[in-house]
Amino acid sequence: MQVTREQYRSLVSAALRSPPRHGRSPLVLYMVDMLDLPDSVLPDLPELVSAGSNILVVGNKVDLLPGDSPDYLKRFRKLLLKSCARLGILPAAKGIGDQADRTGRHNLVDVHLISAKTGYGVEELISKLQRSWKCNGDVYLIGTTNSGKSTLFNTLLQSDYCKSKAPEVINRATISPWPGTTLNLLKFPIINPTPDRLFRRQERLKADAEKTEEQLSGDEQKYLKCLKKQGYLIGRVGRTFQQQKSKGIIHFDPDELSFNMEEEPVIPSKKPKERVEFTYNELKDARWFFDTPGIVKENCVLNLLSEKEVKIVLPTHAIVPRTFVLKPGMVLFLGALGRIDYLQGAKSSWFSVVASNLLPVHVTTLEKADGIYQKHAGDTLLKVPTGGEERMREFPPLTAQDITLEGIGIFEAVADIKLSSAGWVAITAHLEDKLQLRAYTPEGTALMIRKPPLLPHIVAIKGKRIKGSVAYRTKKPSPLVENIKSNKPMEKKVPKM
Ligand SMILES: Nc1nc2c(ncn2[C@@H]2O[C@H](COP(=O)(O)OP(=O)(O)OP(=O)(O)O)[C@@H](O)[C@H]2O)c(=O)[nH]1
Ligand SMILES: [Mg+2]
Repeated sequence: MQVTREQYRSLVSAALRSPPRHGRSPLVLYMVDMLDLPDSVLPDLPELVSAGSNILVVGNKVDLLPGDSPDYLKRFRKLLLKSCARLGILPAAKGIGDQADRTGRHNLVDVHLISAKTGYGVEELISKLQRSWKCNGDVYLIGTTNSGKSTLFNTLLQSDYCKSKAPEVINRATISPWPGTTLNLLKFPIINPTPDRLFRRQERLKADAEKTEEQLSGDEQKYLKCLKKQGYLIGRVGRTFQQQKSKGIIHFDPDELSFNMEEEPVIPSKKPKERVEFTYNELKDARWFFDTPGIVKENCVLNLLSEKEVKIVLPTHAIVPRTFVLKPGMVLFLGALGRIDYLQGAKSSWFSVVASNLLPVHVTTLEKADGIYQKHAGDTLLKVPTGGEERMREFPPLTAQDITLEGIGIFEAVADIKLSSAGWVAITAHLEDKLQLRAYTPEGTALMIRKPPLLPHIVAIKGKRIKGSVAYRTKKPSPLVENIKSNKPMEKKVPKM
């Protein structure tokens, strides 16, 4: 569901500002796309959310970015905190379980890095939510379009965070919105994390972490293999309380009885009925987890693209950085959506492209660049936009911004030039080399200089220089899997956050 900015505002702020149910304001799970930082941090968030609300920030899609140093996730966290602080979303003096801050400012209770798609960091997020927020109130997942909210909703639906019957009931709810919600938001009931459940969950996590890949079921092994091809960081999300249907194993959950004395006990049967329903009593005191429609970002290049083009531009697989060494007088195109001219500098500099692997990079000279754009924007060489001359007639022209940078050495990028949401180019230059650059994006889309860069050591992730070319061979770092015992040394170490 896509809604306008105004519709979104009224929908979400109505929910977030309504009188608290159960005497508590909801927890806001605020999702930020790490590939689009800081544009994915909504400038109007503080107005949407009631003053004093608890906000837990989730930086998503970390699986797509290659680690450029052992502490890169720590750096991501810091940058995410900084972007939030700029909007006045500041770390809470108190913890997540405490009532809202009386001073009325927003309580940023924590920052988590996850991959909603591969499950990385999700078990840890659930543990945090269950230990701190418990079942104190509803939880709203909000953020920009494409940040991955629905993907996280679906991952949590297969986890220990929802009531054990929820996945079966919600499968139908995804087709028609959950009945009984006034906002038509998709939701599932949150499980009550009683001490017994927390204990059993910990035992399950410990047991899971002791398993090697070979000990997983055939299906799980296949799934993991597939994820390893797609992302750099992978996590397994399991379930402790699911109602087993097969093999006659019955996991009886005594806490199904203890949440509410009036609640009907759920006695799992070997032959579950076709239609699984929650009873009135099971839901009457339930706290809910809501997915919300995403807010459309202003000045975003994706707003100009067709669905087919968006599929090329939005990375779905682990990004393999592409580095080029450019002399002054050279030009780099990122599809026909971005262009960077290296106008002046004393020496060659390195341009590392972080963008969808499907979006082509073309390097040329200043003399040829205009001609190439005229001739090839809209066709296969630059790939996006598609549709040839006819499409380009209505597509906004590229507009330029002059940039001055000073190199800080050949091992560290000085800045990222972020070409709206199409990706960015990290610039690494010799110490004190003064660079004159001109960067272009389609008119009306955001071009920004990100300083410090998100991946300052990215220039190190490259293969050998290709003979007679300005390009280096690409190098794909190995994936890391958390919550699994591995024989291979590369998978043993999950980066510390
Ligand atoms: N690699 C990767 N892709 C992700 C991740 N999360 C979401 N995606 C992809 O990003 C795209 C958007 O995901 P959604 O879950 O639909 O995003 P959303 O926030 O619900 O978007 P709206 O409903 O439009 O607001 C999909 O193609 C997902 O597969 C992630 O953690 N890693
Ligand atoms: Mg969605």
